Amino acid sequence: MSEVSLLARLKDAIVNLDFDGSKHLAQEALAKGIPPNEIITKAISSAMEEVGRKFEASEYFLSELIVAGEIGKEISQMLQPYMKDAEIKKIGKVVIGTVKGDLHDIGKNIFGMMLEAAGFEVIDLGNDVPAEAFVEAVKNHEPDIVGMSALLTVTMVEMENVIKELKKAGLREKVKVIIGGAPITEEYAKRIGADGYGKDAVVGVDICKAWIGKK
Ligand code: B12
Repeated sequence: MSEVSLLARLKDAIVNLDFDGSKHLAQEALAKGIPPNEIITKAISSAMEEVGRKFEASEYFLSELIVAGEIGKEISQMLQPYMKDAEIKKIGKVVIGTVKGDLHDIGKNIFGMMLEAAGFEVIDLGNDVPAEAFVEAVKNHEPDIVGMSALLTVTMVEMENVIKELKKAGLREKVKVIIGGAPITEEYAKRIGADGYGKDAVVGVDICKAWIGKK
């Protein structure tokens, strides 16, 4: 099977919530040497977009959203070992997390995996992370960059709150802040005083590399 049709079948399997089929096809893609980045962008991300459209059109409901999320997570985890290179010398440190009130972590996890693959040390605070936890992590780990993710319009406002809390703690000037997630825009990033916005994980990693002078 060609690379294109294998990834198209994987996308379909995810959209159709076929857990076993998705796992087999992802394994096949890895065995064929298709780079994990391509599996993410051409199959996982596009499948999730399709699932989101079905949810909006009331073709899918919350239960389907949950299953799609689980499949996306499972496959992302399968790809992780193929993205890490233990020998890479760390080029910088990034604290990442999904903001308070938001449980969507697939995109954040992908961003984290890609950062690690690019040689960054990543401290992942998980999802539903309150502003105080971001501040504590910056104090304790002294990262170069803080990366925040939000997938809900109601939680994206939390990002501004984190930036305010970093300012209050006198830490804002010590780190670069990058934000991302489906509802985020360049304009929003500027408005809340973030340093950057990554429309996807690949762009996000490129920005981080440029900030630490590695690109
Ligand atoms: C899977 C999913 C879920 C799963 C999440 C599982 C998980 N562990 O993450 C579950 C079932 C839990 C869920 C729950 C809900 N969801 Co939901 N969910 C989705 C869905 C289908 C896919 C999200 C996803 O994983 N996409 C794939 C990843 C790879 O994409 P991504 O996150 O955008 O990330 C990419 C980029 O944005 C970027 N990126 C992301 N973060 C960052 C950060 C940085 C720093 C950078 C640089 C880049 C970056 O890189 C990634 C890869 O390139 C979306 C639909 C959609 N189109 O997004 C809805 C969606 C986000 N959900 C939605 C809703 C409404 C909900 C619920 C409120 C539903 C409900 N009624 O309960 C709850 C809220 C729960 C909560 N408190 O968070 C809406 C949000 C609407 C809105 N405007 O706010 C969406 C858009 C669906 C829709 N069309 O209505 N959901």
